[in-house]
This record gives sequence, structure tokens and C-alpha cells, in this order.
Amino acid sequence: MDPSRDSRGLWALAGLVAGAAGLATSYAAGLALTVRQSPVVAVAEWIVALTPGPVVRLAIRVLGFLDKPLLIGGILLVLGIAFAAAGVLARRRPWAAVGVYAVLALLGFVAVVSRPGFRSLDLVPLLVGVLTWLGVMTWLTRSLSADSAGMASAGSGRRTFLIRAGVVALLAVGVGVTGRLLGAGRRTVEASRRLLRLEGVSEPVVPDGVQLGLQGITPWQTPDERFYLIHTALAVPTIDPAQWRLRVHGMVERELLLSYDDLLARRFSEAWITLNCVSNPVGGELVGNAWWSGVPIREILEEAGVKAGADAILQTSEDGWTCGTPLETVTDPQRQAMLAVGMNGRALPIEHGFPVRMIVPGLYGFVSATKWLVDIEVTRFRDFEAYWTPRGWSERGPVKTASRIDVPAADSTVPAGPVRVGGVAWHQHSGITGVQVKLDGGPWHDAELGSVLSVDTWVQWAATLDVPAGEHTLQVRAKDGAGVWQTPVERDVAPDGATGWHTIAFSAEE
Ligand SMILES: Nc1nc2c(c(=O)[nH]1)N[C@H]1C(S)=C(S)[C@@H](COP(=O)(O)O)O[C@H]1N2
Ligand SMILES: [Mo]
Repeated sequence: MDPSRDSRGLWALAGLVAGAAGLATSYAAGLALTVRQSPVVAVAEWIVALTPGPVVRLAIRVLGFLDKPLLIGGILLVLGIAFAAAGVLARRRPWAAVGVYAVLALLGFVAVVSRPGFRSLDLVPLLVGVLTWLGVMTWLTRSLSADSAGMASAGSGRRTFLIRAGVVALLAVGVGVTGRLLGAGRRTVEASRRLLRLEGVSEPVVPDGVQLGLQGITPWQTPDERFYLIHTALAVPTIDPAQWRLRVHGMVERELLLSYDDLLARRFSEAWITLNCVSNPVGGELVGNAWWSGVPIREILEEAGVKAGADAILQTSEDGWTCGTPLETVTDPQRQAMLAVGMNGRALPIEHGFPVRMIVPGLYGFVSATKWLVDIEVTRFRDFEAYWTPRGWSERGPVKTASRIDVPAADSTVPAGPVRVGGVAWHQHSGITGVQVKLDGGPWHDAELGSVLSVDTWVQWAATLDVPAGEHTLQVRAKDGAGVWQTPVERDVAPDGATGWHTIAFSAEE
């Protein structure tokens, strides 16, 4: 047998095994991170999107429901050939092999980035895959190079190689299967979530008058899929509601251990509540308004019997995140603090804390809105530090008055003349009593407000301004429930929330 041909086969095998390992880790990373599309699926969808309609219809007619498996199979086949080719190239020209991979990675990158709803997290599986390939390829071919360089006694490098290739192949299968199991877990929880019919959770009805009907303004009710997401967890916890328990302990007379059914059997309270993130910059999007349904925390704590001297509840989520909330805000009968099980009329979405999260009107999310809640300890602020406190954020976080311009969009161009401007303003648990706008540093103009439903929700505002042609700046400020105008002082989001007036530039044309 020609030894060089033989070794070419081994290099091709190295390429194939390394490529398969990269596919396995990227697949598992995608499922673990609950990224919707792995790079391979993204490429498949991209091909479908780029294929002319008649061809797609023909393919579906000819192939029926086999079209997707065949497409994925075809992509995997092309990948397999490319992986093997990269392996053979690596023997003499390692950089050419890296080049093959760079091209594949670039294709995957473009496909992932161009999918609708792309988030930067979606690129992690691709990165994991490429790094795996690089690492495995280097490791596997080291033994082959040793052979061809005559450094090892003939055949020993080859044996090492075959053992390594076998180990990697087994690991790749293991990683792939683990990824599948993780993904299956999520699908099961998602299925049980969808099947839940929660009795205390009613359909939201957007109240009359809260919407001003201005084109481009943020809708008063934020739909689930537009509600911002903030969490430290890379893989979102997927909790089977039947397994879920909430432990209430610490400075209490009686410890409680509550199941999901225990909560569902209780009296529910429901409310429109606006939630925002302390990291929201002036004019930012990390704020939303939803219809929340759940059990009043006050009633749970009454049942547990809070001991004198406690001033906080420390919450822990299933993924180990912690959060401290002042006791007075969750026991106050005037404030609808709840263990929420419903959002916008349905069970909480998994990303928003399924099966149970906290919602406390008037506090930033980082000090109140624990998702995937599993533990409440009644305690004292001086006895603990929650997740964000040692990381430079404040211990407590009452929200600050804020207002935002949605229309016109920043840096857009509008026709000169009377221009409708508008946006939203919020100061939960104090309320908004006025909004004013200022054009080009001139006088403040009163804006109209949508009807103010409660002190816990944001309001829409709008105004009509006479705008001549040219470049302009527009500013907004809101007045809170105590009659205090929002401060112009600009402060950063850390440690306890940004302040300042939202200011945008736009231009008007004749
Ligand atoms: N378990 C857990 N809960 C969490 C967080 C987190 O990192 N982990 N982030 C908090 C922060 S900072 C905010 S602003 C809100 C955001 O809630 P949302 O993602 O449903 O909008 O969740 C809070 N609850
Ligand atoms: Mo946040």
C-alpha cells in the first residue's frame, strides 16, 4: 500500500472527526443556550429564504415533508466533504485548512446574523463549533505529523491518532446526545406551560383612553415577545411546574413549602404594572408594561408570620441569582406586590420566569423581580449582599421618574409644519401628573396624557409642535405624583438608575 495515500486517508478522517466534533458542540451549545437556531439550521433557513418561490414550491411538491430532512442532510453532506478536504489540506498547508473553515464559519455567521430576531447570543454556538474544530484538529494531527516527520517510531503516531479520533468521536456523540436531552427538557416544559389553563389568570383588557393613537408610539401594553429580557443565566432554567417548590423561611414563625398547585389554589390579584431595568439608559428600551396575575406576597408572609426586626426578603432563583427587597414594599397593602404566575393573560413565558416570579411595583427589576423564584428568606439587609450589590449596584432601587420620545424617531426627517410628537413616561408607584416638551431650547409646552390608569403604569404622551424646516432638537420631561419635575442632571445607570432629559435630534423638510 502506498503509505502517503494511506496517510491522506487518515488526514481526511482527522478533518471529518474534528468537523463532526465542532458540529456536536455547536449543536449542544445551541440547545443549552436555547438559541433558536443552530448554525446548520440557520444556513438551511437561509437557503430556503434565498431560493426562488417556484423552486421551493416544486421541491415541496416533489419531496413532500422530506424536503427539510433532505436539505439538512444535503448541508451535512457538503460539510462532511469540506471537513475531509480541510483535513487533507492540513497535511501540507495548514493555513489552507483554516481557510476552508473560515469560509464555512463566514457562511454560518451571515446565515445566523441575517435570521429575523437575531441576538448576539445566537453566535455563541458558531464560535463554540469553530473553536472545537481548531482544538480537535490540532490535537489529532499532532500525532500524524509526528509520524510523517519520522519523529515517532513508525506506526506509533498512527495508533495514537486512531485512539484519539475514537475518543473524540465518542465525546462528540455524548455531547450531541446531552444537547438533545437538554433541548427535550425545554420542549417538555414548554409543552406543559402551553397546556396550563390558569383559573385566576384573566385575559388583559387594555383600558379605554390609555392609547393616544399616535403612529409609531410604544404600545401601552407590551406583548410578551416585545418585553425586554434581562437575566444573568446563560441557559434559561426550565422548571417543570409539578416539581417546583417555593421555600419561605428565615425570620418567620412557620416555614412554608409551597407547590405550584398551592399557589393556584389561592386568591389571585391582578394588575397592570410597568417593569423597568436599572440599566436602562435615558431614552432606552428596557421597560415594559404588562398585565400580571399572581398571589399577593403579603398574604404568604402573613401566613409564615414575620418576626420583629426583619426588614428584607432575600430571594433566590433556581439558577442561583439573588435579590433583596425591602419588607415594607412587599407587605404594604397599597402596593400589589405578587408572586406572579401569569403575564398578559397566560402562564409566564419561560424567559420571563416560568413558573413563578416576583413583581413589585415601584422598584427596579434587579431588587424585586426575581424570575424562576424558588426561595424567599425573611431577613435583614445588614445580614446579606444580593447578586448585584458587590458588583457596584445599590442595595435598594426605587425607580426614578423617566420619559422617552418615541416619535419622531431620533435622527429622522419629518415634513415641516405642525408635527405630532409623542412617547411614554413612567414613575411607578408615584405616577405621572404631567409631561412637557421643549423644541430647540425654547419654552416648555404641555403635552396631552393618555388616561392615567394607576400610579403603577406608564402613560403615553403626545403634543403638536410647529416645526420650521431645518435641524432640531427635542427634549421631554415628566412630573411625578408629588408634583416634582424630572431632573435634568445626567447620571449614569450605575449604581441606582440613570437620570436626565431624553434629547433627540431630527430634521424637518418643506
Ligand atoms: N433569576 C433572575 N431573575 C431576574 C434577573 C436575573 O438575572 N436572574 N434579572 C432581574 C432584572 S435586572 C430585571 S430588570 C428583570 C427583568 O425581567 P424581564 O426579563 O422579565 O423583563 O428581571 C430580574 N429578575
Ligand atoms: Mo435590571
